[in-house]
Amino acid sequence: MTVTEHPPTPLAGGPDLPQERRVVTEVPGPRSRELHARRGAAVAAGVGSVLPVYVAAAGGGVVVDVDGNSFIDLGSGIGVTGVGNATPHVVDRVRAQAAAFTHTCFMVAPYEGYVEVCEALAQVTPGDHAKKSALFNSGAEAVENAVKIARVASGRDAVVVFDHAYHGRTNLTMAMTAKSMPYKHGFGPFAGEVYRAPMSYPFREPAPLSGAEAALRATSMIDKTVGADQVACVVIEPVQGEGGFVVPAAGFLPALASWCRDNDVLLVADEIQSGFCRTGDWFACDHEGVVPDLVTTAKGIAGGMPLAAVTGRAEVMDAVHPGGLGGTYGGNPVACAAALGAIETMRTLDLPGAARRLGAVMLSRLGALAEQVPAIGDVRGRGAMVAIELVRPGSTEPDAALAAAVSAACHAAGVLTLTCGTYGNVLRLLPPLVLSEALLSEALDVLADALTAAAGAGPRAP
Ligand code: PLZ
Repeated sequence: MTVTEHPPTPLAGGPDLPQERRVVTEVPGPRSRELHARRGAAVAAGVGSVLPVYVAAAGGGVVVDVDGNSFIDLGSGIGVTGVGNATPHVVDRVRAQAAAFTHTCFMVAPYEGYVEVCEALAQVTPGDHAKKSALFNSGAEAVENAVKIARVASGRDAVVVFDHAYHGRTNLTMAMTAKSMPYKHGFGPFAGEVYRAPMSYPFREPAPLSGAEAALRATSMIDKTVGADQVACVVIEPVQGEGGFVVPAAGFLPALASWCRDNDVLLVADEIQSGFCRTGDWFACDHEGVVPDLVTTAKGIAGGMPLAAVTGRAEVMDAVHPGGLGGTYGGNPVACAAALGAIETMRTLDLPGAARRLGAVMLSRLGALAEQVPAIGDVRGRGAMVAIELVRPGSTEPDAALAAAVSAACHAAGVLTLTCGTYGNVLRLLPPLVLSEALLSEALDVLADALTAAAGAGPRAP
């Protein structure tokens, strides 16, 4: 084994990094390619990377690689660094906490940071009822625990999820996730008592369907094929993430919430990707005043440190016997410190407002682009969670190859984009909420050029 004696001093990241797009080598550059070859011998092939440039520093709205290329970040590490990468409130608190103590295990000897994060969660999540939280490490773990809590609280087994849903990669959450390749393929058998209902997906309805009608389609299916009195919880992403940034028709979530209330079914909002200011409000549920019984959060909660939570009605959360919830690292003190710094940043910088501003720019620019590029079937999103769905012109037939080509062209030009969608044909934009409008505008120019070059301009199909 060879050991590097003196690892290179990391570049200082954070908002002081020059906020610019800069491509100085081919992408990936020579140092990244070297690291990639090394990785090939040591890292399991099942772990992928969207853009294999190896990161040296990141901050504000840019990611800088080991070859000196600076990418405008439209991915935020999949919706995590909404507050910006290595942002000062987070870094200062992480540094101080790491110097004080890094771990005791909250189940062994507790600490204030955990309690403070749960207090903050009670304040910022939807609804003004009494709430309690439990902290975990990853989104999937939060979803698993929400189901455990819902089952104990209701005394029922069935879990209802939706078409195009993504809830994680553990056994139960794979069962809850819709898409087979790459998430589930070959990894079964999956957990039982998970039922899938039709989602409201306006672009893909054969005929226009209101939110209330789409909710009735889902709840009547649940009534007939599962039985409402068997259902512990309905778990839904209020704006779907991996499944394609699907925004349900207005009225869908409120109608679903009212069916849940009428049938004593717990409503679990998976706000792991849509939460923490991303959609222009603190949570995506807030847009329609929907108050879920339980909310799962992760990603944006802690500025990049691994932390997740289940927050819910106090009486539901407290249904679980003492010792029934936990884990060695859940609510790690350094991650809690990061969350407190991240939440402080969201408040002081008014990040819901920032998300609305970025979202308005994206929607108007992409809407105009859709008039010129017939392959753009749909432009949709909420706040700074925006996507374009690419299709064969004149149809709704998904064009995944085009999404991949446009994304690759953006990467080569210094813009970090991501794709998503059950059909892989959705380009999604999830910028850090601290991205400047100037950089966003530059990134959108790059995207527009890449799209027009790859898809061709022409009159929009009727
Ligand atoms: N619920 C709504 O978006 C994570 C997954 C990327 P973890 N989404 C990104 C990948 O390919 O693994 C996610 C989500 C929603 C749950 C999760 C799971 O969160 O922290 O990745 O476990």
